[in-house]
Amino acid sequence: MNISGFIKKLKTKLNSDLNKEIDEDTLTKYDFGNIELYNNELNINNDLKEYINYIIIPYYQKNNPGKLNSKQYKFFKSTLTNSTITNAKEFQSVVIKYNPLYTEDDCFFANLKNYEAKYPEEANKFFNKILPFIIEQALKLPEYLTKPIPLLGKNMNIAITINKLQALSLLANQFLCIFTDENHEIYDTPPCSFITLFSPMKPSLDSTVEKIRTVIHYFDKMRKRNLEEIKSELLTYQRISLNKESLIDWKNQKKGLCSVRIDTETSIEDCKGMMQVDFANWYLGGGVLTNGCVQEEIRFTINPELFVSMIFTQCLDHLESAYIIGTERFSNYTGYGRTYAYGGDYDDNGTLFDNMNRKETEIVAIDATLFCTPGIPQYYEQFSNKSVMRELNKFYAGIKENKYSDLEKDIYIATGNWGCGAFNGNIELKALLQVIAASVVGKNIYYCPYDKTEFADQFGLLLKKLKKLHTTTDILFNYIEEYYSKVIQNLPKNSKPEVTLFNYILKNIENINNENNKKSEEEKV
Ligand code: AR6
Repeated sequence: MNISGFIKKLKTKLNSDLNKEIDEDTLTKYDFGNIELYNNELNINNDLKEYINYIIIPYYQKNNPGKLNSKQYKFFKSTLTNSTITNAKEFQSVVIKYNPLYTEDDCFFANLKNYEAKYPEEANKFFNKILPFIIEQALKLPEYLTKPIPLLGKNMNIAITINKLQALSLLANQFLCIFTDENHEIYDTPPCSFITLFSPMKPSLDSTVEKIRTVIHYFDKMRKRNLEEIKSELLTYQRISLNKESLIDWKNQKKGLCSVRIDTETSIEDCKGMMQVDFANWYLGGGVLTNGCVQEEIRFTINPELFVSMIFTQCLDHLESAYIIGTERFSNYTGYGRTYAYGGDYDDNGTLFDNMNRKETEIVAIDATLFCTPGIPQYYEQFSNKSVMRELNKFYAGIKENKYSDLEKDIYIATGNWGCGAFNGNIELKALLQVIAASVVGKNIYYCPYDKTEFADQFGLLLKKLKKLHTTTDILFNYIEEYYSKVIQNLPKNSKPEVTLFNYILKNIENINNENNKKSEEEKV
């Protein structure tokens, strides 16, 4: 059943349960609550059980998802355990036995072959010691997870909590390409099989080989751990969907500006005890299983338990975000983009556990809008009311109060140039929108400018002035509207604005300041 069929069936069920007509908005409001899988049981409202149980993976029967497809499972098992795999070519031959879409062609698994050629010693250890562990853990899935995982689907407010052993097994299935990209086609979840990471899109990049190396380090580290201990640690994967009626009237919010700390030395992943923003794609993970290697992809690679979200999180809509609470960081890295490289082990013992025994690492995936590159006239449309509202609502979906979060209410949000790299957002606009949203929800911003240090100085200067004048969020919102109507909309065709948003605000603040000074001088006289 595809998602529209699923929603239709769900609606019919809710209609009959509540004995009244249900429209899309009511459905949006429906909170499916917490679904806990870590005891191998689904603790959810019984009425909804059959409607939620729909996602998952070849282990379960499609027409009866509560039941294990034991025939298929046996086939994976015999294929993987009856073969010796000592190199990438042999790995390829085994995978194509259960995945006939792939062939013996050299282009398949070429990145894994490059890994083998570049790091022969590591590859030797991988094939002899780590891969057998991956296979063993993948095949344990039916034992670890006796019920299929529900879809974190559109319009749902839903959270599932699994243990780290279940996550390990799920990730092992992704790695072995047992999970195909079929879910993507049926449920509109991100493609989650590692086949695309192993088999390069042109060009074949060193950074992709380094991503494989980084994930292998995760499995190597897990291999040496006590499995019972791993089982006691939990992870929450959550989807947040805003209800249209509860959206904020941004224009009329009169909130003082939140505290903004700018730290040019720190990256988001190093901001402990804070909510950490993932500059996400609407398909979680973005290009992590292909050639992508920017903020989101790097975060997934160094915290590999994030990959698991790709199995069951449907494409995000405008009013939605996703939380992943409890992932552990396993690796360091160097470089960025095409220069990305595995940087050795990262010891995450310093991160404590919360009261649910999850690592205190709360990552929130928020996908900004993808805009045209600067120079193309449509680039400036991001200043329009429609775009501004979309970004404010989207960021709000990520940072509003969350009952599954264990962080303090007035917490800092570790963020930065959200939407301003691959997605071409205007850095001045995006920084102010994040400040407005955080101020309205009563949280603070910990801004990591990363490579944009010059911008950081200007941002600090502007904030200082705004704070000195006790500027409130409505005034800031108003400046953005004015900038669009007075500067952007009056731009001659194909030209750039002469004044940036920050300078426009600074100029106007000066004017207001001068007028105020003049008034008080006059009053004195
Ligand atoms: N900490 C703080 N800032 C960072 C970090 C970091 N670790 N890494 C990068 N930046 P980008 P987007 C800064 O392009 O524009 C992915 O493919 C750096 O200045 O990753 O929202 C997703 O899957 C960088 O230029 O985010 C989406 O498809 C800027 O943050 C798409 O990219 C933006 O990082 C999202 O693109």
